[in-house]
Amino acid sequence: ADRRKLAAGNWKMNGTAAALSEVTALAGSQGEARCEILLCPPATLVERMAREAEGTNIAVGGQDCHAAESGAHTGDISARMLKDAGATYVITGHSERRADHGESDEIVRHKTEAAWAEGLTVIVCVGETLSEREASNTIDIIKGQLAGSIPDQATGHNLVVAYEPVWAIGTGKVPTTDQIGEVHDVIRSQLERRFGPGVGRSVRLLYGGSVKAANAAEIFAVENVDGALVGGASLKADDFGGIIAAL
Ligand code: G2H
Repeated sequence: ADRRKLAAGNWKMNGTAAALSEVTALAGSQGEARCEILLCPPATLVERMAREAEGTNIAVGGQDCHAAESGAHTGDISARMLKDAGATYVITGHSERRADHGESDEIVRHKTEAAWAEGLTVIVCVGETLSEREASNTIDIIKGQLAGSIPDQATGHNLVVAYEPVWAIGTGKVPTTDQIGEVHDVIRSQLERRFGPGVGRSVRLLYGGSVKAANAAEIFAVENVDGALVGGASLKADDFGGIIAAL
């Protein structure tokens, strides 16, 4: 399948208005990028970043959304609000949400459904912890998360899956290319089995966890890796630009 590569930046809880200059710088340097570029800033910056990115090849996304459209959920934001602010993507099920906010596969699935109802493309994150890997449970954990977190209505357009081994996030520890390839192959075959070969082959699979310019090329060369979900190294236009250049 001809899958368009995606370089996605997840700013996590980083960035105030001053950081918008990085968007300007990135847009200036990446006008010719062949891949799709996405930045997911904190919710407070989504609208301003979307305005900053207008007319460029940079898309803007949220880092999470609530499963409900509106209501009494203090501090939460809905998919409709993200869309209203200019987002076209949202991340669901990031391990930091699963760990810090107790999000189960079922919650992630409901959030993903809510985002689809608004027409957002969803990056659903899966990944094993170190103890799960050491107990040789990685593949079972990934299969379970995929089955539980992804709703039935997946298409090659509305879904992106990110594999983020929890032990590689922000730690500087990166799996071997064989370890990445093994999990990405499993994700691909699970998607093909559940949604059929057409949809299964068109969903983009991102690797996430300590991706930087220096290791991006070898990760992107792995079969079934269609891009990256980048945290720390997406905060600066120069660093992120180096990763985009490797795609
Ligand atoms: C993994 C990744 C981005 P980092 O969470 O989602 O973060 O690149 O900082 O490890």
